[in-house]
Amino acid sequence: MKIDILTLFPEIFHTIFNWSIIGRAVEKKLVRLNCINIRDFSEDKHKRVDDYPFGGGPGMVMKPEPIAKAIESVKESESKVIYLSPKGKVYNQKMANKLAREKHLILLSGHYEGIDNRIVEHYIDEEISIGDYVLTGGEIPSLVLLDSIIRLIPGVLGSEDSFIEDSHYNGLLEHPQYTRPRDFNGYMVPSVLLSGNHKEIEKWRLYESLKITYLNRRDLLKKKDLTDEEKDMLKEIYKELEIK
Ligand code: 4HQ
Repeated sequence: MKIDILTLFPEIFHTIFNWSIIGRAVEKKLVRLNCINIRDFSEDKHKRVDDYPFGGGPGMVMKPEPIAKAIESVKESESKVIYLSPKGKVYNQKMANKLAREKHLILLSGHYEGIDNRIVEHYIDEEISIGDYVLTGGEIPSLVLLDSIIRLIPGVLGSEDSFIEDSHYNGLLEHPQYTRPRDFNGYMVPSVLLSGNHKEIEKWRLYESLKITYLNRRDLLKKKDLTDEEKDMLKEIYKELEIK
């Protein structure tokens, strides 16, 4: 997998490309990361990359020519070009899983009031938002995609199954985790986890997953096909929480 990031602020990315799990994935050649400075493609004598919006209004718009040239400088036949913007489809784990199978991603980080819409219409394959809030630029959204995709590449995470049990992998939020000490300032680790009874531990984990998903993300529960065991557990959870 290769990922190119097109941005006006390439400096931001260099530390992150060498950082922790991402850095190790690069060293192991599981992913190739590259940053392109859109300003390098400005043919303006002042290296301008933005201009006033046609029709008036506040702020500036990124000019189309430098972006088009930046895309063309890295685009290959199998590249997928993604523009990060609050107008895009809202990103989720399913989209991450799909993008992790691509050969080449080009992530375009915009600034100012956005980019000339002719780029969106003619150069972009997918417009993606990382959530319903407004940021100052598309750099952090690009990094959110990059991070969530790289960890899915086989060989990147230590044990192959460490993402299988993650929150969102099976449509439920993850059960709580505990480590030593058993007694932390009088707060105890749930005793079932110390019992050595693996069947009971699995049951407890599923119950806790269902409970936290019910409390924080009812939308996820509605989407999921529940097994009979899960439905029974949910009834217990309603009782525990005193909901009829
Ligand atoms: N921005 N998800 C405006 C975002 C954003 C988001 C990026 C701010 C693009 C022009 N991007 N620029 N939310 O708020 O992706």
